[in-house]
Amino acid sequence: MENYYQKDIETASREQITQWQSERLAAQVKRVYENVPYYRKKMEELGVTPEDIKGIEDIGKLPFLSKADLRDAYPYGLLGAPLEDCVRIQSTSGTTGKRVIAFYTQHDIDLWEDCCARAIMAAGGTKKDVVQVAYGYGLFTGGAGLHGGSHKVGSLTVPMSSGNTERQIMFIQDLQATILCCTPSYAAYLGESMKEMGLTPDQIPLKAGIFGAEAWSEEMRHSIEETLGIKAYDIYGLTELSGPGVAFECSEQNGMHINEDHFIAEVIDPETGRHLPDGEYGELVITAVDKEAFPMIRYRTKDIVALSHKPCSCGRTHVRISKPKGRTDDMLIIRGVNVFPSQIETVLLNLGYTPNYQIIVDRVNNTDTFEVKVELTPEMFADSMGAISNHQAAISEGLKNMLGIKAKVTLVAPKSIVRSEGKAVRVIDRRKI
Ligand code: DLL
Repeated sequence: MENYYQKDIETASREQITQWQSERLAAQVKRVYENVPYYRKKMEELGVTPEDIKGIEDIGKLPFLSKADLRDAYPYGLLGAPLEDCVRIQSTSGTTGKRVIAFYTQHDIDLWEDCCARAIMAAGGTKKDVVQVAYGYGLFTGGAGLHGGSHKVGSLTVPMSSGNTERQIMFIQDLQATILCCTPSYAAYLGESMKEMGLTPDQIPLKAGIFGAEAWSEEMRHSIEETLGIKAYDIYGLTELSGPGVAFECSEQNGMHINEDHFIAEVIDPETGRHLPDGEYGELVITAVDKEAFPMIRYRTKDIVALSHKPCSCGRTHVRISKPKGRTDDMLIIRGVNVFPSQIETVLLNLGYTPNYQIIVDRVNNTDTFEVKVELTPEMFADSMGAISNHQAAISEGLKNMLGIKAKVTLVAPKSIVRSEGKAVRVIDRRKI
């Protein structure tokens, strides 16, 4: 039986959802116009006033917000509530440029935690579960979000934060943790470590994992599910829009439901800004309709997804996004060909490798070089030279078929690629330096 946190909302009719979104959008635009000079100026530049926005059908009239706006307005320029009403900040894990600082009122925290509670219950969580939160705590939203959601569900919350892998495993065993929340790359690392300790999936008490914060392939999902003996659920979100919980996966594990009572999702062609129909991949644009302190209207996420309004067997009616393929700014253009790291991951896992790889791109004599470093599994490492060179040829072939371009494949010893406790860094693009 499907498990819901707020069943009436999660299974509301399309008419009801549209009504909520329309009313909330109109009110939010009015509030932001009146309180946020930065956004009012953007609206004025397009000649739009709050009276023009009667419902979601008018959303296309509004200006987009981008990361560049957040930088311009840093830190207080987009504040939508008096600072004295704010109770928290969180910040992006971004490694480039200025970090984004997001502000929250108590109301914002409540809504955010509700979204995370929905995700935990969709993964089968109840008050009887032990939820180990191994996302980073601190400025990153992963720890705080899932922690708050777990409290709302009433589960026993284990606030581990990321890292200290031995201690993570000890707590999973000693407290019989049933739900693990962390990045998929850290889940893979935990799985690898438990396997090395001789633990088989049936000796691991976990039943589900809620993994997100980075792109991960279906093949990576299967590999984690197998090693840990769990069902692995995807969760999506970003700091600008509260954090994890903008969208989450249900038992169908086929796309993530956007929490549409709080967020309006659009998918656009990133070049023209035109709306794309269901099923077509484009940039996800999100409007938060009831966030107070850090209101985001038509925020361009740079994440590449497709929408689906098809009915879902779980009973939830909220629109789904596909697993993000990557980000417009993650997509590598190598010798003119678009390459997403997740495509490389798919090839490697299908051939039986671990998700430990690195992509190194450079430019020599005006030509792009493209190298994929792949870790051998311990079994393969013991193979003869001949067998190893066959492995190399098979990967080259697989990559060529998937991407249409040739890569130099370098096989490296097991454990030689650094493991990630948070978001994995898989691409080294030396062309930018
Ligand atoms: O990563 C929030 C989060 C925490 C989501 C825990 C899920 C779980 P940021 O650090 O601001 O926030 O990074 C946001 O991470 O724009 C995506 O590019 C990427 N991302 C987040 N979730 C997924 C996912 C958090 N499930 C950026 N699949 C987003 C693919 C994801 N990419």
